[in-house]
Amino acid sequence: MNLSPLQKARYEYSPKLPGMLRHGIADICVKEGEATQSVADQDKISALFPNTYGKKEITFQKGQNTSPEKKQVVGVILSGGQAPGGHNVVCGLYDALKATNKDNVLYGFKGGPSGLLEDDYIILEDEYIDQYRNTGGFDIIGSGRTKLETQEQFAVAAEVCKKHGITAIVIIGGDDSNTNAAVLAEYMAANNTGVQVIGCPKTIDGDLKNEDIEASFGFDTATKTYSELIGNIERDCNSAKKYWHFIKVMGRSASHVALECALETQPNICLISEEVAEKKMSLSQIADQIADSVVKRAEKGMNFGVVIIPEGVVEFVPEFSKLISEINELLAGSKAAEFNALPDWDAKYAFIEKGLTSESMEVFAILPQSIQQQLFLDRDPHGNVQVSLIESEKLFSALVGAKLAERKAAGTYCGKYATLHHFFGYEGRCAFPSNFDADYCYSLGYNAFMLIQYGYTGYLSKVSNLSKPADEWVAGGMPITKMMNMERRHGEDKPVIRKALVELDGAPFKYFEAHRAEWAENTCYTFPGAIQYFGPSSVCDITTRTLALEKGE
Ligand code: FBP
Repeated sequence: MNLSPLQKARYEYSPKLPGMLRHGIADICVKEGEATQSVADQDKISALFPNTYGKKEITFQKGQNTSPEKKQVVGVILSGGQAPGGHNVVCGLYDALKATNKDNVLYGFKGGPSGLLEDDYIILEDEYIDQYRNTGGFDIIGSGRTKLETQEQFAVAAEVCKKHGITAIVIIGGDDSNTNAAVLAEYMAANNTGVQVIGCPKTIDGDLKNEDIEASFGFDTATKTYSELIGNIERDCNSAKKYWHFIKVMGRSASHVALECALETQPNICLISEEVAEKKMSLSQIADQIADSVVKRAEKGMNFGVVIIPEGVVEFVPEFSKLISEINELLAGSKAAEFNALPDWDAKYAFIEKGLTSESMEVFAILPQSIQQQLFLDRDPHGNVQVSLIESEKLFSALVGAKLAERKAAGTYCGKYATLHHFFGYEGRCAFPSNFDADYCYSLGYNAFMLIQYGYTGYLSKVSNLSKPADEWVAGGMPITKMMNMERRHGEDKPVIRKALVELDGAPFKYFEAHRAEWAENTCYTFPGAIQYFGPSSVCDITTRTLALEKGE
């Protein structure tokens, strides 16, 4: 295999464990805390999880290991979108498993949860594992988006586990995958299969966090990667002084990624979807807000700037979601074929005009034609508009252009307005994990095995106190049911882990809010540069601004 120098160097990196896990397996004992309750809907959740509800929070500490001696055969699954550090979760799990008993076995189910259902696996061993230490990506076993959620699937999973003598499954995934891990744990317990299920919190989106889970892994590296790129663009923009850059960043519905990048780079504008929803902002109001910055900067001779746009923002604009649901309705059933048979865009436009309410038509009419057409082209298998595919960076730059044209016509000086567009998402999902993610992920995996060895099921591997140096991190586990509440999903009430959106009264947003007026008008860019893997800890081991602000630092 051809290796880059960094790859070789990263193989040698020893991830840092929390101090309490550094004593060696024989000296790790459990301290049980209080029994837990779900964050809401306790009666319903406890009724749905009779075998796994109400268990105690646990932490590990130094002391005689009292776990039963038992050969463990563990299966691991990577679920959903890639996030830097996934390989280290598998490596940490493997190392703890082998350090406990060299006869223990780790199965890696391939291609995500479907690997378990299809009994498609690889047995992980030293030589193979060593090629993936401290590297980005999920290619060690692959990932997938099959959901493990039906009783039939659980029965198949139980059969596969029985066939291989599997004693525990570790699911590395986001809020949905960990919700499903809790349901699977309950199924395995209710059916006396003897299979434990442990989850690990993954997602670059940063939306799997709560009072117990301080951060999902991958968020640190992905946001550092995007922030490096945004900082570079800011510097280019401040050098050439001729473009407004509109940059969309991944993150699904939540704006944690956009907000963290803004805190790292101090762009002129960053939209926050949760604020757009709270203030019920219209497209026009958002465009005006950006246009105000363009005009103010133009007055100072600065015809350039940077705007960060969270991936999900259009879904949060009330008039836009109304438009989307009307379009979905307009093309439901056989009407899609009727629409597609129309000869040209003019005929299609007339069809649309006839089918939409006047309010939605007003919104539709102000969209650039490319976006209008996109709304009718990119549809999911159910025929619905795929909101995440909408090029919102182009949408907002065009809407701002229209606003500036109006203002110019009314006599306002608007300077020059030339735009460029970017979308940063996949660039950050498989980066070499930062030291933080390498350490955090290895610890999550190592810790997951300790939970298995001590017989816990339905728990999320929990490592906390993350804004401090790794030796002060606290390792333990939290029953997943503690993080659950009932929500309406696809027309049914379901027990789910609550998705964390940006809190408008939280410290990260408050900091941004206090500074954004200055950033909008002046050039306050900061340049985070590339992730540093070697060098002083003050440069290499720092985590996100979001975490630091949340911790009051
Ligand atoms: P997860 O929620 O599975 O962690 O994935 C996150 C994410 O990267 C989102 O930010 C993005 O919207 C989505 O995955 C893209 O999905 P895909 O990889 O299927 O294109």
